[in-house]
Amino acid sequence: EDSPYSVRSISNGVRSSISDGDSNLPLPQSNDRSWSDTSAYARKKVLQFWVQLPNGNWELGKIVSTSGEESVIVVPEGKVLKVRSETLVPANPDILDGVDDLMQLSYLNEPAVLYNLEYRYNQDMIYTKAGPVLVAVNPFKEVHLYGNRNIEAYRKRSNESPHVYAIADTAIREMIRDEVNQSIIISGESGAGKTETAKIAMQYLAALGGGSGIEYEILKTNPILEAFGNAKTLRNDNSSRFGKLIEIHFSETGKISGAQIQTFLLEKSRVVQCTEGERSYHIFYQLCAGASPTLREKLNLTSAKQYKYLKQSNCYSINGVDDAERFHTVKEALDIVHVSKEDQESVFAMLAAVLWLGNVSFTIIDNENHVEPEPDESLSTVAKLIGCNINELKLALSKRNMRVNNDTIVQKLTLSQAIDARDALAKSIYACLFDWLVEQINKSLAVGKRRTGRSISILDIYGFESFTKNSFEQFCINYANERLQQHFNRHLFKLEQEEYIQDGIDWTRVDFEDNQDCLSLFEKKPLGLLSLLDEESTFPNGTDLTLANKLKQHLNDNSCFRGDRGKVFTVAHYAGEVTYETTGFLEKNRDLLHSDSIQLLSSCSCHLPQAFASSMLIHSEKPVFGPLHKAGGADSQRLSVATKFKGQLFQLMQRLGNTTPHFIRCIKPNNVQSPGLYEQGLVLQQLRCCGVLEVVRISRSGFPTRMSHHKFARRYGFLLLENIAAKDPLSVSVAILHQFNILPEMYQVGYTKLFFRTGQIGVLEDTRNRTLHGILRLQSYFRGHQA
Ligand code: AD9
Ligand code: MG
Repeated sequence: EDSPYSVRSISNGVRSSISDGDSNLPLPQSNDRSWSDTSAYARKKVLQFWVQLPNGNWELGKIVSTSGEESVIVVPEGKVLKVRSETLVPANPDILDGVDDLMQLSYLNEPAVLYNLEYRYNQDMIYTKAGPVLVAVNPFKEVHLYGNRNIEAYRKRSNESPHVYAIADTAIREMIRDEVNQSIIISGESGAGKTETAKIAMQYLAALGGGSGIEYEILKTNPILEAFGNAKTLRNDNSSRFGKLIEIHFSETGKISGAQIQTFLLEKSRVVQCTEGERSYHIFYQLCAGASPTLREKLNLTSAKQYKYLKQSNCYSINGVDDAERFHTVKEALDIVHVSKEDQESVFAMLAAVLWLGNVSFTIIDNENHVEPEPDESLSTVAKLIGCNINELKLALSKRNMRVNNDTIVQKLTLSQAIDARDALAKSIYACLFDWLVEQINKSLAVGKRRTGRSISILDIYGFESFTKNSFEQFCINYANERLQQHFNRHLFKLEQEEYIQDGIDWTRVDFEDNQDCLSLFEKKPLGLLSLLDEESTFPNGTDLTLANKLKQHLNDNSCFRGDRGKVFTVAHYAGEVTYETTGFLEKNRDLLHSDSIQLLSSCSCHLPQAFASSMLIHSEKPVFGPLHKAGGADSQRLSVATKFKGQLFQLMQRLGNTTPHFIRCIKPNNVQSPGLYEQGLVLQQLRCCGVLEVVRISRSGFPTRMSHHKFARRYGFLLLENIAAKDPLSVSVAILHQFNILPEMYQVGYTKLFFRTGQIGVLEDTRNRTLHGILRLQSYFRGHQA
């Protein structure tokens, strides 16, 4: 009953652990066993305890006296507190302060983990291992951990402290050794440091696999994608508004031969609409600030403040960022990935067209609120920039062709419809431009036909989001995170456990949170969130309220779902409950661009709008919105956003499923993007969400090191004093274990493998190295004598 993997539930329903590593001490547990006997700890020489203060923070304290169920504790600064003894949590001895793997902690409880990360963070040691997972705490300042000298140290393994470099190094080695593709999966909240971490990993791979020059191109994709896909938000001055998978290919000799980038779910609403204090995509401000006089004239460019799309959020600059300078960096990067000067100019023309579209205004022409665009500078500039006839542009923004039976009727647009049509056109142009750029980059990075080598993929994707108001974007993002979490769980826990069981190891089954129920809530057909959303999206009369009602009607029995009042519903995600509001769900999911607008683009004389139009037509092959929504042509047959995203995710999971994953969890220590500020509550909540605490518990309680009998016998057999070389690997292995006095509780013998607790194999490796070294010296000595 004193199993080292006792689990206790914590308030938000996410499981965490309090495990008392190496001893048989009773654990502080909430109900079944009240813990008031501090004498057991006294015998164990536990000197310090964690006390939770009313504000939720933990403080280190010493017991002064214990009477009954209460203890008197003195905390630093001499304050004395009276607390219930059962709430005290044992602290680790000072010697364990700041260990670089949480698995080394004797007492593995939440305050110990929090304290250890904080201790390291305060010394700029932002990386810590949690068993197989790397935890990275965002320093929000420059730390001297990067660059060539450090890369060299990790390559030579002369530096072994936890680092992204070490993860990247392991990935390369395992790719070569096991001939299996690798993936580095980075997750965390907005502003936690995912994108920076991904760049640091790329830097290492480029340094080790470089040589052909393609690595330089790969690194230059970062400033381009960040300019077009990142924006200042309230949480992060450089927030990625898309997910990214970059697959870096290596030749057989371990050199980089090319790369492929896949992006997910760009937030296009930001182009036309953005919250006070945030910005639209960086590139707009960079263009306005950095364009040369000639380019300005060609694009009829004015300052950012003159554009309505940029003006609405009342925020134009970012502290410490020079947009004009960044513009030059982007242009150089575009050169390097072989986007021609002409194409670059077309790209900038599309950006200017989007900005000018936002300035197009409408006048009401009759008493039914029908409108026409003002024939002003903005309208004519848009027409010029995309290369279309101004009258056709006017028509596309004020009328809609509808096919009813076999007749086409023309419907005039009201003010709000016209504004929607204008914004939809702007969003589509921008999203197509983004995809087009990624395509160009991919062409430039493409590996030749001979793709025999291996790859390492880096995934930088938005973490779990839970705000006061959650909409369609959060719905998709959190769905993606459920998928990734399952991948994480499956990999770390299930596979782990299955391996023990398969090999006949006595290992008490450990429960772990499986989120399959929540995933089924999303994916079940026909009665899952995604199917019901798509179904409602095909109904012309569907509204956000009918959607909410439909969800409630069909899903209320599901334990992960709760229908609330009005347009509100709640999903119990692995990381906690999130309440969504269906407002805008249908429109965002349909994401329709009217056929009139697509036709307008295809009629343009410039090649980019034409390319955009045809890409939209290609993507509309699979009809999802059936005949009910058939209003005018191609527009009614596009895949819904949710379905397309689900497809992308499945494909992503399939790809990742064929790789050996390496997980990095980024943690944001404060919400104000400041260095040196570590908020315990915030960190704890993230550690729970990403399963770090769970991982440590499971990895430590098990036997993380394993080796086949065969390999073990071959590797260490020569160290045996008596000669039993003729025997089978299992007997050799057992003999080695005996000779080296490995304690029985430190290993288990399975059918095919030996399983060891953390740290055990180290002794053997040391002896082996010393012995080998001796043999080599002897050999060279004898050779010297022979010669
Ligand atoms: V979002 O979900 O895209 O909004 P990320 O990608 O998790 O977010 P990002 O990598 O952009 O966060 O990091 C935010 C900021 O933290 C960066 O702009 C840096 O100023 C800061 N940061 C992150 N990691 C490091 C680091 N290793 N060293 C120094 C860092 N600063
Ligand atoms: Mg990012």
